[in-house]
Amino acid sequence: MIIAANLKTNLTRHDTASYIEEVDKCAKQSNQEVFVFPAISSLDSFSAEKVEVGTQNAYPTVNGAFTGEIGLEQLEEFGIKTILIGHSERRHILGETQEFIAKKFAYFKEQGFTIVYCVGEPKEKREAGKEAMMEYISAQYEGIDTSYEKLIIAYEPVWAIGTGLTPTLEDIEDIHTELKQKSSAPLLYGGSVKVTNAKEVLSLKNVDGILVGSAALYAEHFCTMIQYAD
Ligand code: G2H
Repeated sequence: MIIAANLKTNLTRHDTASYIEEVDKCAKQSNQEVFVFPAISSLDSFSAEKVEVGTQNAYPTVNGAFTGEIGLEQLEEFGIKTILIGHSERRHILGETQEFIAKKFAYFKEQGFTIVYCVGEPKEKREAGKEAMMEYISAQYEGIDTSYEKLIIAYEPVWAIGTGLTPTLEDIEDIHTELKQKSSAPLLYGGSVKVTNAKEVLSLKNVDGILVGSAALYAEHFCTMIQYAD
């Protein structure tokens, strides 16, 4: 299983270092692959042995005039080789288009990064029925090499992110089965996963792991979810 924490714009540099140290201790006692995506300003050369630290974002460039962004040069300084691409907050709040996301994907694939690629539908598409929903999600696969060997996909329904709402377990299983037909890459579920539902979600067919946001902010809680996967 793959158990990943997206810390978003949370935790200071100091707190992130303690967090990763603590998560590394429990990750070493588990058989799971564990990823942590800290805030960009908290990236560092962590001494974690088991936790793979990734970046929540980067611009597809080595360096250059891209105000507010970071590039390969900054990631290499900390040995970062994993990136989150296509997260709904970047699509919807930061306005990243599928074309730009595909460009970013191609660049970091070329650099040999492990890519956690996020897809998911907003509420109105879910309510419009399965066909409309699948059409929307399919468009998020455009320009993406779904056979890339270092690809991990995360299905995160937008309406479930940070809201406490989740699809039913049957719905998660159903959509994961559909998405597995598009790519055999490991497929994570994300969106309001917490200690109280992680075990059930992890037990579903075609769920290869979880991507957790707010409920992962306490290392102890995230460690419990890692243990559930064992
Ligand atoms: C979705 C998820 C983590 P949360 O963004 O990627 O966040 O668990 O807070 O819904």
